[in-house]
Amino acid sequence: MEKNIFVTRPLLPPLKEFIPYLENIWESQHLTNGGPYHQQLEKDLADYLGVEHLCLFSNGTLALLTAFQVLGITGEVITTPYSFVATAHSLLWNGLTPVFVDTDPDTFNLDADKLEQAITPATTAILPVHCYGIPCNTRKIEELADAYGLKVIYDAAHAFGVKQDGVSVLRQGDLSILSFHATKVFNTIEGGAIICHDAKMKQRIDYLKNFGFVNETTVVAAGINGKMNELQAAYGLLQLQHIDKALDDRGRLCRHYNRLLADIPGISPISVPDGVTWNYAYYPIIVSEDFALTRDELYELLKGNRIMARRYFYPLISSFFMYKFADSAKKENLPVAHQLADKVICLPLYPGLEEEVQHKIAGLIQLASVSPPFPAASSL
Ligand code: T4K
Repeated sequence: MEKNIFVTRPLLPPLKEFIPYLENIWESQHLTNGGPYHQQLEKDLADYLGVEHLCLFSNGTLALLTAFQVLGITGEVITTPYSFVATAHSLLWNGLTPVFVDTDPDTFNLDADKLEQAITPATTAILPVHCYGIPCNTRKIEELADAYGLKVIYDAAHAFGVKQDGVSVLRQGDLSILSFHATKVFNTIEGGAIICHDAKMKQRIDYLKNFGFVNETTVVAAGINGKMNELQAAYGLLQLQHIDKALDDRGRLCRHYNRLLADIPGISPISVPDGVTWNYAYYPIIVSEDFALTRDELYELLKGNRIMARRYFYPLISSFFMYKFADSAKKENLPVAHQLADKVICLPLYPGLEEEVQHKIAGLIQLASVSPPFPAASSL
């Protein structure tokens, strides 16, 4: 039976390579709470990513929640509607008010040129997302943040290993958060991290992710349980040994898609800005009016052929009921984000995806472009 082709598959190192880690964990009986693999992974990831300090978490959402806690953010936070819903949920969980700003049509990120008009006396921070791993306009965002005294927390869930002019994008802003969910470029099954720039901040984040404990008898804050366990950390250390090859594979597969889809009218891949070392986290394409099908028709066509492409990010966060009543969530305030949410589809991309499957996907898109499988309404 033909199998489904998913939008992503986890980077899974050979099982036999994981066994020695498990044996060590069983031997030590140290399962969680800052064990040796946890400490090693924090150090090795910081080195690999080229950042000063990294605090591991049990998932990216808890890392986001904690980032706002540690900075003591209050009031309004400016963010993007074009992201995974956890981005804005982290604000609501902290009692903060999300203010949505429209999307840049080229990078799919928060449009830095529309940022200033959203700043009010209640604004205290900006939460941009490096969507699909493509960096935001960090220069403009941080200039405005400096001018208005705002904190910047980057949701870098997709941006593992991404660089701008040779420097990690994670070095920008006050804090950045990563997700190591199974569907991500680098995964610890579930997992995440906060990147910060000084040891004192790391210490405070470490307290907060462990209930606020400083030692056996002292609690300095109403912390949470955000700790990564030893199995996840060991799995992360093993992943690190395979990550460079996985990134190479992703790059090769993206370039292959680019070639296969190059001449299809109305289909265009995302463009990577100059100076960016991308991590090929997703392969989004824009399905424009020049294509024979709508994005949703293409989604159904692929699904009917067991290609489980995904409409990341549709619906927009601002369309969900807990957000949609805000002024900034109104459709007329977010025209580009709405267009993208209606036109973008992410094609399958993961290490191990066979080129022959890419040919099948491109073949279906090509065929639809010349002889659409759906009759036009006027011919019915
Ligand atoms: N900020 C941003 C910008 C994010 O994108 C995310 C997460 C977060 C914050 C929060 O970080 P975490 O708390 O998650 O660490 C997935 C992921 O669950 C989510 O982590 C991710 N973003 C989001 C973009 O995608 P779904 O609902 O699309 O996942 P799901 O289960 O439908 O998986 C997609 C496909 O992947 C499946 O059809 C098959 C394949 N898959 C999935 C899993 C879980 C596998 O092959 N194996 C697996 O174990 O949300």
